[in-house]
Amino acid sequence: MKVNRNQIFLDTKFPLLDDVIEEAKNISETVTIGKCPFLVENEIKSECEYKRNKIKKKELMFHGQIGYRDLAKTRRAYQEIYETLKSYGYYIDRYGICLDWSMGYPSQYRESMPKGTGLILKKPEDFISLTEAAPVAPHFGDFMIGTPASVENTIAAINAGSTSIGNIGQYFTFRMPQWHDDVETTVQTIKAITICASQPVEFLIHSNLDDGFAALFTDMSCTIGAVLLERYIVEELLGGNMSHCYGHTFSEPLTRLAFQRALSQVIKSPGSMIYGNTTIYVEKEVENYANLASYFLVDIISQKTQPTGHGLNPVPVTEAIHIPEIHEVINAHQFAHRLANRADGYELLFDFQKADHIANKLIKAGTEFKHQVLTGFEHAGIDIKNPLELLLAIRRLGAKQLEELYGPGKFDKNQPRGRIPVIQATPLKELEQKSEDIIASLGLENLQELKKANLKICIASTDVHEYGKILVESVLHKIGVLIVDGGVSSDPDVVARHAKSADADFIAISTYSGVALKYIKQLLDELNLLEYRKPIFIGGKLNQISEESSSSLPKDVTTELQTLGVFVCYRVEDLIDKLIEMLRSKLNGK
Ligand code: B12
Repeated sequence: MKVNRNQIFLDTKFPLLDDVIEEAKNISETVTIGKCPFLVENEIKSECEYKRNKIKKKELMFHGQIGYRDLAKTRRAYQEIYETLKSYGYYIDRYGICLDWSMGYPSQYRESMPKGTGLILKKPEDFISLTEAAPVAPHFGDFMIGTPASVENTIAAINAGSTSIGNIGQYFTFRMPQWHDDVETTVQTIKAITICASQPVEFLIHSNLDDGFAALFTDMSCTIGAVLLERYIVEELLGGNMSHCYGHTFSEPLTRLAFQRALSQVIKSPGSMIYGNTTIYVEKEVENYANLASYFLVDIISQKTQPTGHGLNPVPVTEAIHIPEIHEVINAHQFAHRLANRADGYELLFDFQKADHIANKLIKAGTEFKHQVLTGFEHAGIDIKNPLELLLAIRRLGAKQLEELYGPGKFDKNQPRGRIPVIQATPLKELEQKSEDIIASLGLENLQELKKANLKICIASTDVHEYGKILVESVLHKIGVLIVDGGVSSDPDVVARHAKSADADFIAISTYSGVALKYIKQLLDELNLLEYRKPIFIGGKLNQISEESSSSLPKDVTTELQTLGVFVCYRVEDLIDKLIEMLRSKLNGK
């Protein structure tokens, strides 16, 4: 299969690249890097300079993630985590500030748009009031570059002293609900990159690979390819410095280590952070200390043996249960520092030769992937010297098609992407295993009953979290249910139309972004408009910050969802049990 320009761009109208760049350069002349306590107390011009010093001194960097809906609480976290760790004789170098996804809309639209669970900074002074709370590097990683609000958010963050801003990974995969203009998002993204690249200091333009395609590739070498492509666009075409983050989904110790070693050879600037392996966390706090130690030790050793300036991120043990409280972030860091102090000597137990063997394969195949994407695009008629076209083409094709078309693995039609992965990535493999386990647990009688029923399901996710959807699809596909893809980050009206036009027997929604109730209400309205009513199942993280209550914490909305007649599922098996129950009562004429 080949693609051509018309298929990807249809009748897309691009503005002139030179005009976009010129406008961004003019803006950048009006922007100054604020003197936040981190830069002042460390007597440095940028976080990149700080990271390079740390690499030279072979000191580990520590990264904490904060961002509560409430600014006052986030400021308290900024201060308290720093002060408390200092009082224990430990330190924290940087904070990843977790903005709410509504911050990705231009400010004039924010009020009326759906909101998630993160931090909302209403005005530029709010950015400053946060970064001035302690001498810790402010990293604005999400809902900044890569969104329709890229330029205004980037300016506010620079004025507040941030010299590390993201997130290119997010540009590729994240769609703001009810925002349809991806050309404008791309223009904003390029302007923001140019503003950062025009600063008089070494400025880090961050990309969280797991927010991007790493979470969705079946071949880990494609993620190294993504690093190379992002470097090509941001560094060669736009003159900036890329800084990469990875970690959420890297759950095998050997490939986690190998990835770091491969990355260290293909990057020029220090990395932003190595994120904690959040996907292995369970709902039992104590067990998560083992999970934390299992990846954190690998990360400590990787930084000690081949330092890249990445901040290490010990994820609090409550992460899978709720947004971690301030003291829970402190606990995780305390644990991590102690582990780092105890890690001496462990490097003798690691097989670096084995890791480097994998790292070399990742680099070779990743380079091939980058090359194949660029030559493939050129043949398709895409201008690969124009970042506007390149970014948009990558975004519109998405991880699955890019891997199918240009992946470095050998062809094999039995593989999920039609290719044998050079180095298998873990997330999709683990989901497939989970799906097999669920099938194995179903009784034969149930399986046969479901297969005979010829059911059709329309399934969608409300946001970038796609694993719940993939898992449900995989299980239902195996039991003969026909899948109608309602899309990822799909708006309620789109799902309703898809379901109706395919005449689906039921609708399934996977949601994680704290919008469950609002989303379902809108979906029901849309279905009513279409005079189409079918059972709705929902699973994932079913919470929301109430618009009426003064609490800034999300609350569980299961009961409200049930009151609306929606079937709440904690496991895929809940949906299957309900389907069987529905089939049987239909048979019995109830
Ligand atoms: C993986 C993950 C990510 C990945 C997603 C990768 C991808 N492409 O899918 C990445 C790194 C991209 C990500 C990003 C973000 N994430 Co996230 N992420 C997670 C994480 C670790 C796991 C969720 C998951 O996919 N689990 C795998 C599924 C298969 O398992 P499960 O969740 O247990 O689901 C079971 C059932 O619920 C059921 N199920 C699920 N859906 C459905 C649907 C139906 C119909 C049925 C029947 C069953 C079902 O299936 C499973 C079987 O048992 C959770 C924390 C956690 N441990 O839960 C946070 C979490 C969901 N993320 C969160 C947040 C805030 C974000 C960000 C907004 C952070 C930010 N500011 O950047 C961003 C999203 C924006 C962006 N960057 O674009 C929050 C949500 C907060 C909330 N609602 O209270 C969580 C809870 C972390 C936290 N505690 O703060 N994330």
